[in-house]
This record gives sequence, structure tokens and C-alpha cells, in this order.
Amino acid sequence: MSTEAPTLYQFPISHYCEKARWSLDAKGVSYRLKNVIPGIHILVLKRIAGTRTVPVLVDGPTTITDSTAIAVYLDRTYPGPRLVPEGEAERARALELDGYFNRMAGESVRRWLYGELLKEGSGNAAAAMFAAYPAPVRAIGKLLAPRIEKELRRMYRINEDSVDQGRKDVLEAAQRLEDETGGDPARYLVGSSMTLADITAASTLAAIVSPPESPYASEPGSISRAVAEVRRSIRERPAGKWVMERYRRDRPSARS
Ligand SMILES: N[C@@H](CCC(=O)N[C@@H](CS)C(=O)NCC(=O)O)C(=O)O
Repeated sequence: MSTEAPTLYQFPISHYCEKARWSLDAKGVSYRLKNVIPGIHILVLKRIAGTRTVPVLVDGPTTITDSTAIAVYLDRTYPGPRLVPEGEAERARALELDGYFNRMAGESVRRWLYGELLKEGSGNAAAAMFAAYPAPVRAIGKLLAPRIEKELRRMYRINEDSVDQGRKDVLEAAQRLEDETGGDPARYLVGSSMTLADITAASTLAAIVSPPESPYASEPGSISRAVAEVRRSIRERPAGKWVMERYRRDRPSARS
């Protein structure tokens, strides 16, 4: 543990960064946020962490480069409620669910949301990525939009089939959430209190459900019509109610 507050390098829109912010908040750790600029982020992150993805947590001499690793590090280093339970079986279950929602909801939500925005016209996906930055940075985003959107398609393997599969996978993740919680919005995924599994499921699905306490409430940029339709139906389902409830009850101090 360093005497200076740790710094979280992030994209405000990224759900993996929301997961890291939530983990820090749940542990009661104060931290500074540094927004890196999409496109230019690769240079910055390579230098400080040897990676190209956010979130990155820098805590004194320690640099951690993955949202799950950040949660594990916080448990090891800071007091406060455990994010990953200590008991063997519960720990294994929390990490399995974290991995599942990271992949099945995290990657699919991203592919589907960006894919639908790209379908609706050029510039929309880049505008969503830059929506939370100050005006001069948004102007850079507008200039870089064609290159950024080309890179988005390449990086997240966005094409017609994968976007459609993304939507199906999001719905499958919503179904698993309902199966695991018995459709009860009050129930946690592991044991009787919040763990990393809940943080991961709620933060990766938040961009679809758009809880008022989440960074996705004010809809950075815009969402596509196709996603807006699913948002309406998922909010009526236990999975949507569960995500809303996690934010309402367990995410009082959200920053973005
Ligand atoms: N497994 C990583 C995934 C992080 C990730 O994919 N971050 C994306 C933003 S959502 C990113 O930084 N993309 C930029 C790039 O790959 O250049 C984690 O959980 O932290």
C-alpha cells in the first residue's frame, strides 16, 4: 500500500473500468482517475504498464492491468469487505462467474453496442466513446473517428454475424443471471453479500439496462434503435431488475 492515492487509468465508457471503479469504491479506497484518450491510449499505456487496455491501476510501485486482477490486488492490499470470498468453494464460484460475465456479457455487450452504432452510420460509435471527455478532446475524437471506428471493427471482431451473436450472448448472460439468482433481484450471486461476481455481472450489463445510478444513465453519445428495444424488454425481466437493484442498493457513490 502506498501513501499516495492509487490512480486508475481508464476510458469513462468502458464497463471493465466501471467494474474497477466499483471494486475500489466497495473497498472504500480513495483513488484518482486519469482518462486516457482512445487512439492515443496505446502510447500512454505501453509506457506505464506494457499493455494497451484499460483499466490499469497504479498504486505506488505496483501496476495492475486487468479488472479481475485489480479486485484480487485490492483484497490482498486493503482492508474492507472482501470482493473475492476466502473460502475455497465460494472463491472458485465467484471467479468462475466473474470470468463468465466478463466474457459473455462484457465482450458481447461491447461488440453488440458498437456494432449497432456502426451500422447506423459513421461517427456514432466514436462519439459514444468520446462523450464523457471535454469539448476539445471530443473534437479530436471527431477528427479521428474514421480511424478509430476501423480499429474498433478490427479489435473487437465486429461484423454482421458477430454483432448478431453478441445480442444472443447478452440475452444468454441475462438468462444465466436469472438462473443463478432464481430470478430474485434481492439475491447475490455468491453467499449473502456482494462479491466481485455481482460487480462484474452488474457493470457489464449496465450499458444495456442503464440504471439511473450508473454511468450509462445519461447515455454517453447515443444508443441504437435496436439496443433501445432490447433495453425496454430486459428492464422488465428479472435480470434487468437485478441490475437496477444492484446499482440502487450497492453502488451509492458511482463516479465515471
Ligand atoms: N480483460 C480486460 C479487458 C480490458 C479491455 O478489453 N479494455 C478495453 C476497453 S473496454 C480497451 O482498453 N480497449 C482498447 C484496446 O484494446 O486498445 C479487463 O478485464 O480489464
